[in-house]
Amino acid sequence: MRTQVGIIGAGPAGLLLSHLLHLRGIESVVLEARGREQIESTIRAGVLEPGTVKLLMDAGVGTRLAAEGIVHHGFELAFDGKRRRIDLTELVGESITVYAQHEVLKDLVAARLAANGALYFNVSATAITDVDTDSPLIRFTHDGVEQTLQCDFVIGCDGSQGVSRAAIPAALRQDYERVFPFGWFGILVEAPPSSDELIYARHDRGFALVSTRSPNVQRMYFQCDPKDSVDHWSDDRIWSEMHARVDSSEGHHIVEGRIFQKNIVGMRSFVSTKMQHGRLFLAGDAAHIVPPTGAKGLNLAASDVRVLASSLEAFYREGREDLLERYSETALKRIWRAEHFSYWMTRMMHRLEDASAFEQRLQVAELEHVTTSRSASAAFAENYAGVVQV
Ligand code: RFL
Ligand code: PHB
Repeated sequence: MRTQVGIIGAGPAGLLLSHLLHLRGIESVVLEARGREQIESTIRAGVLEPGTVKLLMDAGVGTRLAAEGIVHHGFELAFDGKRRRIDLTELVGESITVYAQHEVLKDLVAARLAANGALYFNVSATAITDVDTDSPLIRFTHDGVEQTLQCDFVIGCDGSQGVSRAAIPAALRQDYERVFPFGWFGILVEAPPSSDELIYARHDRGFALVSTRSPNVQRMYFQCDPKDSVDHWSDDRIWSEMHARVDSSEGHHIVEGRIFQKNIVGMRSFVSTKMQHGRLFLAGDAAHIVPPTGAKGLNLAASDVRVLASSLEAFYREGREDLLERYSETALKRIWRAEHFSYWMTRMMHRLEDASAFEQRLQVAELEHVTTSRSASAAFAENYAGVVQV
């Protein structure tokens, strides 16, 4: 098999890249290890920046997003028994849209299949070779049979556990990492929304987040030990923890409902540079991870592939290689901005492992500052909406 661009992974990065290339007349093949049903039902991210929404709309895959996405003009911060609002529209003229990642994936899979795009599920890439030639190869297995895909370029969109990153020699790579000693316990709840907007809560007992999925389904998280098990958490125990962390002394209460899914995720910050070697390029979680606090992961995957799509277009249309050569440098500016923001917000909102009473008061002092100083609120809003200049 041969194609122009071989893409490993049908997450947001791989599917969106394949679609953007199709719109530019560039052929691609997407190889995905998991099945279509699994991809379309895995619960992950929920918040889309305005730039991601525009990219999806402009690419013609935003019809359901426009109809079903919930636009939020701000979000709330709960701390010290009170609630304070960051007004994104008033501060930076922007809004975010709550629309689940698996819904974005359903829209992209439908668009690729409608265009007869080559998208193969249950196919695992096992190795990438010849990346320093003009004709790199992806080796993969399908139904136990080993096959190869020959390409002009290989794009590794295979997430944090994929094979692509390792195809860049360790001697040419620099990895930066911070693993957090806490995780998020996530629940899906059948209930009406507790609030019109997301609530990020800082409490001495730990962080909590109230998000939404639809008028009848809510998504909530609370900080936990990443090695804990969901079996240790009865519904009653979960609700008493959520109330303790989120309810305010000003009379706000979260609304309980039937919990129909529970999961625990670890948290880390990670960046691998360079994000390219020869004819191999990495995009999305394959190259960088952020803790979910700033809601940046999916948005970074989208911004990486936007850069890659226009760089590949310049190559095929005009024979230009300069944009591809600068891909890593261009993408990393935005990535490091988001890494810093996610890390900063995580450290301000979570119960830190070694936090003394003094440091806990500093977190509250910082929250007071970012919710009262207009310039500090605007900087927060700019970063959260992803419209900060880099
Ligand atoms: P993905 O989504 O992990 O997709 C990679 C795909 O590659 C496949 N794969 C392979 N295929 C073929 N051969 C191989 N050898 C392969 N190895 C792997 C995998 O099966 C998979 O389908 O990476 P991508 O495309 O880079 O997208 C990244 C995002 O998924 C991720 O950053 C976000 O989900 C992060 N995230 C959030 N991001 C946001 O922007 N806003 C949010 O609100 C937000 N909330 C979250 C999140 C992530 C979370 N978790 C689970 C860590 C909330 C949570 C709880
Ligand atoms: C979500 O709705 O899943 C969500 C929202 C905001 C975040 C992380 C996750 O920061």
